[in-house]
Amino acid sequence: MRIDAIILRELHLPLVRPFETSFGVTRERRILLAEIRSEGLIGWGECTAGERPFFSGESTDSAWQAIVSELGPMLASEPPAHGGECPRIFRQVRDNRMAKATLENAIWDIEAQREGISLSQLLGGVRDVIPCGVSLGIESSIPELLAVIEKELAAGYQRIKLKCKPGWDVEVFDRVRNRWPAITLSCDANSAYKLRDADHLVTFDAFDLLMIEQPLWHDDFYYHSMLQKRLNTPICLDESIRNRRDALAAIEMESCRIINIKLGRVGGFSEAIAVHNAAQERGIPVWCGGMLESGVGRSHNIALSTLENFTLPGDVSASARYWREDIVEPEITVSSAGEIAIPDSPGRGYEVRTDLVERLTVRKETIRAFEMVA
Ligand code: OSB
Ligand code: MG
Repeated sequence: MRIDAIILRELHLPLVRPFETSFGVTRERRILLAEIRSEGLIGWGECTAGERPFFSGESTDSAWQAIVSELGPMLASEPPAHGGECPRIFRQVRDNRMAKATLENAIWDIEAQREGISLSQLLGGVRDVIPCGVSLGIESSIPELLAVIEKELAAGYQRIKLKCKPGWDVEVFDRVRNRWPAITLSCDANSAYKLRDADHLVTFDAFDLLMIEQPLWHDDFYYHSMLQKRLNTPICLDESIRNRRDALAAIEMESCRIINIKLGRVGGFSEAIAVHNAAQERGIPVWCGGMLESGVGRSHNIALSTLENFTLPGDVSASARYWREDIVEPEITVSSAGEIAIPDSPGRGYEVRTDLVERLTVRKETIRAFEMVA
């Protein structure tokens, strides 16, 4: 496909509610959007890097830099025929997976539109609805958290995930389980514990959690495998899984029994599909994680979640939980059964509200191909 323009924008979007994890509080997102124009079509990508390099080493600023100085010019200089060619085009740049995914996912969007099929169909999706869960941040008190859970259960969400850290764990689980003995409940530590906390982590087994997500170091497999031997509750890895090889290592070492797939964390659709397939072939279920995305990133997550092995409810939920006004039309909504219906129009299936995007933009740059040296 011919690349006519790559336009990178930074938008500021305040969250409806602050979101607190073991590594910090987010009140406003600084979101990077890539708009790629190709032969009359427009594809959109969203960078899932955080404002600060706390979830991974990438940040809004590092991704901006990588795209403007390296990845954007590479893509413009060597236009891909398919989204699946992006990893090869970007291969000389190490890491920077969230930056790479921003561009690769926009190319898949264009490819689906060119084929006249939905992004879900292009990826090989098999579902027309996906099951949804919510990820609930750390609150200032347990009663406040209970009120949030009550609201999300009433809205229909099928699984509640609680962010946890030392001091915000077993007492919280105990109060939640007492009130709702039968709901599907999980927790996510974002690497807040160490192996010396193993005796404490084993007490989580009492709360019938669906999984414990990333309890130990962000880059670890070995200590998670030692911990998993002591736990009845499945460990789910998020941060540790950067690609298919990581998934194979984690499965082989029994570091986890479930994998969270995030498009940005693994570098885009190609690698996300590879992780999905590797897990499926080995009987490991996956689900789609979230990174507080706007409607653009959310629409990519929705399409990915239609693949066959996404059997567990993901963290992909309604726009209104995050934004007063989302940048896509229609907004993403969740039914009272806790499901998102998959759009069947060509591409992502949610229009970008370009006027609103333009109004929210604080920085914009058009990227060109490398200058050809004669
Ligand atoms: O670990 O899943 C995570 C948000 C920011 C960084 C890391 C994580 C999260 C979430 C939020 O859990 C999921 C969402 O609702 O988008
Ligand atoms: Mg997580």
